[in-house]
Amino acid sequence: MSGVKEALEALLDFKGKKVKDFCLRRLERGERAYDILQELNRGLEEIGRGYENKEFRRYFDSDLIVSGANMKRAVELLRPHLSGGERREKRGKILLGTVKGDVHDIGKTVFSILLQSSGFEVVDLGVNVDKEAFVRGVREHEPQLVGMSALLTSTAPYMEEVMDELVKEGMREKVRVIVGGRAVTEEFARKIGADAYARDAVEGVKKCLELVGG
Ligand code: B12
Repeated sequence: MSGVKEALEALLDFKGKKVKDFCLRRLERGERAYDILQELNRGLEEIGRGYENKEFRRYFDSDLIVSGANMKRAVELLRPHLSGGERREKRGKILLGTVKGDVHDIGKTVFSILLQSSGFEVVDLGVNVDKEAFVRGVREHEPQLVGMSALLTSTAPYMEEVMDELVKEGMREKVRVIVGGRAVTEEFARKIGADAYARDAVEGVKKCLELVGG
């Protein structure tokens, strides 16, 4: 069975057993946890495309829900293999959140795990985070970095409102901002005045290290 086909079968199994087997089999073969997630991610891409296709709709809301839940199971199962142990050397603190109107959190969770394994302290505000909560978070936790995630084209523009709020509250100079998630592009990040953009979690960690001078 081809990789994507197998990933699709695992993601669409509503009992969640196949996704567990999918991960364990690959771990036993010595595959890296992040590569396993990337393989499942290609399955999610396929489901997303089939969901979007208006002429021949192959996947529906229920498929998004089941595949999302299974991807979360995979992230949890692979978490110990992603983290690579605690580092003593602290790199800095980052405040993370998925912006208002958006409840997608799987990618943000993967990013958060990789950040922690690279020595960052992560304060995760969760999903559907409004600008006031981002500002409160900066005031309370005094992070060096703020990370925003958006998967919907309708919610990405809210990132600009958060940027404006940070300026309004006199906090923009205190933090560096990184944005990501499928609805965000490099060009968009530049337009809203973010300090960095990353396409995926691995690149995101690299950019965060650069931003804190590591
Ligand atoms: C699973 C899923 C859901 C689940 C989410 C479960 C959860 N807890 O997250 C549920 C069922 C809830 C859902 C709901 C909806 N969804 Co949805 N969903 C998906 C799906 C299939 C996968 C997303 C995912 O988790 N990918 C896996 C992770 C690992 O990838 P990722 O998020 O891209 O993250 C990576 C990078 O982007 C990056 N990253 C992410 N965040 C950040 C942040 C920073 C700072 C950095 C540096 C990097 C970074 O790192 C990650 C790892 O490398 C996508 C299709 C797709 N292929 O993306 C649609 C998709 C995002 N959903 C879509 C839609 C339309 C919806 C709904 C509106 C559907 C509906 N009719 O209700 C609702 C919206 C709900 C809301 N208000 O948010 C559309 C969006 C289209 C658009 N143009 O806006 C997509 C693209 C599907 C499609 N092709 O049509 N969805």
